[in-house]
Amino acid sequence: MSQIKAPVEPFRVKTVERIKLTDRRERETILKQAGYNVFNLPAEKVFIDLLTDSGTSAMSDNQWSGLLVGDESYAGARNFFHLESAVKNIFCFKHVIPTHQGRAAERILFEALVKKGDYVPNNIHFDTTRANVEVRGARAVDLVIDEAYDPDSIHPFKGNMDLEKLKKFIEKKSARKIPLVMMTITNNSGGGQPVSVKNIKEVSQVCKQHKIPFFFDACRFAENAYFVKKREKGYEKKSILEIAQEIFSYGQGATMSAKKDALVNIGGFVTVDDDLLAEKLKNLLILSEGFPTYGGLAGRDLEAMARGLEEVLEEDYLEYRINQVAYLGRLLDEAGVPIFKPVGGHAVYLLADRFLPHIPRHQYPGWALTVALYREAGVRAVEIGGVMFARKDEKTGREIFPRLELVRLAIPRRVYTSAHLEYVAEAIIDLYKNREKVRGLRIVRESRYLRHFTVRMEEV
Ligand code: P71
Repeated sequence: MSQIKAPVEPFRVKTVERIKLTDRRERETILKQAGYNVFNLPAEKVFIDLLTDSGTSAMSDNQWSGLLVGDESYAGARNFFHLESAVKNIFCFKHVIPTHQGRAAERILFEALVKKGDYVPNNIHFDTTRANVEVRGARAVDLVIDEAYDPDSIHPFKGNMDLEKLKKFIEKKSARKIPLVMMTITNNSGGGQPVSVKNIKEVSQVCKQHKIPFFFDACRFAENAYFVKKREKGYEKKSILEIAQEIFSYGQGATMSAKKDALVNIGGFVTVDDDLLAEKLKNLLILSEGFPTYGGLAGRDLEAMARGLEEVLEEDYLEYRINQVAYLGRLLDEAGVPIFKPVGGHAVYLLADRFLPHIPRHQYPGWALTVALYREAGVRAVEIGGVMFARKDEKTGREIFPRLELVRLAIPRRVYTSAHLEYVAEAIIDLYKNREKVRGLRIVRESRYLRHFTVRMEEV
């Protein structure tokens, strides 16, 4: 269908998991039962699942074999020491504290550092990070560069923080009210866009001047480092490990959801330099997650994480990974399908308002596109738009919509082949040709918080 070349997978397949394409009539019934919400679909009824890249990776034979050498001792399991050295090798902070996933790392970090009335700047906070800041009575503030919100700007580092905005913000609120600055690499909520080392260094200098600790939300750090190697001057010849080490040398710690770039199905950690902070974090960890050498995980999970962190630094893997996502983006772009540019590290984002211009925002074009994509092709994507992020005007109850109306096609790591992605592209291109048939939706039932998970809809 296209002259564009697919990247060659640097692995071969040893175990397969069957997936099955249902017929359109069955999907129609399933959609009705699901209240036109793809979060309610049984996963076995999905053919290609692009809901998220989190916890959906395929582990390698090396990782699977690591499970068998899991040491299930309560304290001091050998796999903890392996994980500790794998994390220290990359992040170079003194303390490594495992958690069951990313948001648990965020919760203990913010519980230790953030209090009521504080502010936490970030390029763009991911939802769980924002929620864990705000539950402390503090404000999560997004200070990304303006280009981040322009789907047509091809800035190479659209995840960068705006230094002027940061300086002004610190001046206005005073450093005393800012217990830490965070940087999300890559910037998930802004389209999986990378941050340059230059920007990270400059942000760290501003933080240092004001004695504000600087932390990373590091779950896609290897993908970020690969973009740096390809796009930032002076990094062409550096290894991914060297680039990652330099990035983390500018901060005082990081939280990580290992469900992304550590290539595992569950896990996370927080890593910091400060002894006193580490002690606080460990005490908070013991309250709800577990003893500091396992943090709510089994010994075997720690081993899989350690091995995943070693594998993700391999450049042939990253080249394939980034190119696979770009490949899907190019197939769509060349067929004229409106997408967010440039393509990010872990996902392609469709511009739903341009895709379905006949559906007004209050009939949720992004959501309608996820419904249509499942109905026509058995593909599951996720809306990142009006249903997920609209705020209600307190007086009128009217919805205030976010700037972008997106549908994210997140690519699980090492799971789907290029043929799968070609199937997805073809389905979307077909849908685009018949876009006027797609109908908008109205909400039948919704909850007050995070309504996208449970909302029920009907077609108008
Ligand atoms: C993603 C997710 C997973 C997700 C989480 C909540 C709702 C829907 C989907 C998770 C992230 C992330 C960043 C930058 C922290 C977390 C939380 N992303 N930071 O994109 O992207 O990690 O899920 O392990 O708790 O689908 P956790």
